[in-house]
Amino acid sequence: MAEVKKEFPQGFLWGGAVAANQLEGAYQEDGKGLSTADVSPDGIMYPTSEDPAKLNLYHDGIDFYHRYKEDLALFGELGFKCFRTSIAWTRIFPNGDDAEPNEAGLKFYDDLFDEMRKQGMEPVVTISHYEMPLNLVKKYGGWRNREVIGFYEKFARTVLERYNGKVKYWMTFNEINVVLHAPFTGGGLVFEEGENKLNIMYQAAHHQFVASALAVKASHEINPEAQIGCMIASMTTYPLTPNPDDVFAALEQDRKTLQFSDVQVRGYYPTYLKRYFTENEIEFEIAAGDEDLMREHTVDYIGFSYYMSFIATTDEEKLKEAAAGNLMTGVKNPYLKSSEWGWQIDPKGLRTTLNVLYDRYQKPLFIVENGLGAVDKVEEDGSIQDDYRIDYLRAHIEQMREAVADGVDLIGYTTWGPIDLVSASTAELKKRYGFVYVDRDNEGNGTLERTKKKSFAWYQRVIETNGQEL
Ligand code: BGP
Repeated sequence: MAEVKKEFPQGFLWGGAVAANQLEGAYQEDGKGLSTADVSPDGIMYPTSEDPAKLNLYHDGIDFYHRYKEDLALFGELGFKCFRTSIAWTRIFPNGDDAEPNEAGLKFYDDLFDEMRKQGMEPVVTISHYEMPLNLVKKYGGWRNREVIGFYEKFARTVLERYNGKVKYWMTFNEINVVLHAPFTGGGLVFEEGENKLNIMYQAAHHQFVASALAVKASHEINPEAQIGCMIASMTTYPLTPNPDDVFAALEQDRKTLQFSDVQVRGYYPTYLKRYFTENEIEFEIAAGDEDLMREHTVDYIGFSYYMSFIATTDEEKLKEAAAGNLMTGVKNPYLKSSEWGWQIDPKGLRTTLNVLYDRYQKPLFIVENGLGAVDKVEEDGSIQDDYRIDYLRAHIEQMREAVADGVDLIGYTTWGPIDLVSASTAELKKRYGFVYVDRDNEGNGTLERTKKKSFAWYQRVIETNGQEL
């Protein structure tokens, strides 16, 4: 058998990914307004804690707002080719509906992107990652309201114009499919008793699709060289058994995710979704011109997160044996081990996901999140021996290499949380992803000092050898 070359393309974008609300802190500094994350001390699940005094770790994050130079220097040392972060909407438009943007907020990201470039990193920017101005929720009802499209468009245009020339890679919404699983985080949605939640979630999703198309339009007008993508939380699903019912259940579960990329990549609602709307009596407003906009302004690439795979079955008994996940729980896979948070570790599932997405769309793919959230132990000598993290990442990168050899056009890989930060699903600091340890715990104690873990040197070598040495 002839040998297949297994290597990453030249210029492959190795790096790390974070989100403003999970690490910046400084939640009320320099004119920043309150965001949905600022009132979610329990993470993406809402309604949240009844106790108004409950510690919200997002407020201080890991103080990246003041320490970003030191942190980017560490990423520079790691050899990052790119760094993914998001722009806190509330630093730019504190209330979301302000007439003018906040110059101090704009200036912060100018400095941040300049510093990234200085360290040799291409900024990869998510326009909206799991947060929106709280005012837009209170006054307008979040994304259920069509007016929010205009506010988002203004925000997107402002940053696309301001950072034109500094930022080449954009994404419109982080994990846009999250609106169906965590509607407050994904769409700023709060429901009244008796409301038809599904209708409202799909209305909000529709507004986001239109807003995303408008951002793509703006980006293409402002800089045709820039690349703007969608971003989905991939949830590749296997059937529990070869029973055709399970097989079809898996296909349907996959479509719950892929419907979002289908719309953003192809530009229209897929037929299977129309059937789902009819059968579930889902009705929402599509204004004149929306469908043309969506069709004309499709994304340039597909960004996605990958942490685990899922199982579908129609067997009621099996459905009770749940395994955890960040957005949903599912049936346990007997072939896989789980993380300490119950997420099922499945490196080969990443190869499957890459192939499925590439077969479906034939567009460049970008893995913008992947990693292992774990409890790290600081040894007496101060070192952190995170071999489990190295094992997780190695196994996933091996599968990426296989997928590239399969012919998948993969442009980059950013591990989630290259420096420890506040988690999204459970809002805690003890769930760590980083190559860099941050001294801060779930109670908010610690010096915030940064320490390199064992995985730091390992990932540095991976990047240095363009993924050949794992
Ligand atoms: C994704 C989010 C991230 C992130 C990650 C890890 O769904 O886009 O914001 O946090 O999951 O999840 P967690 O932080 O809950 O471990």
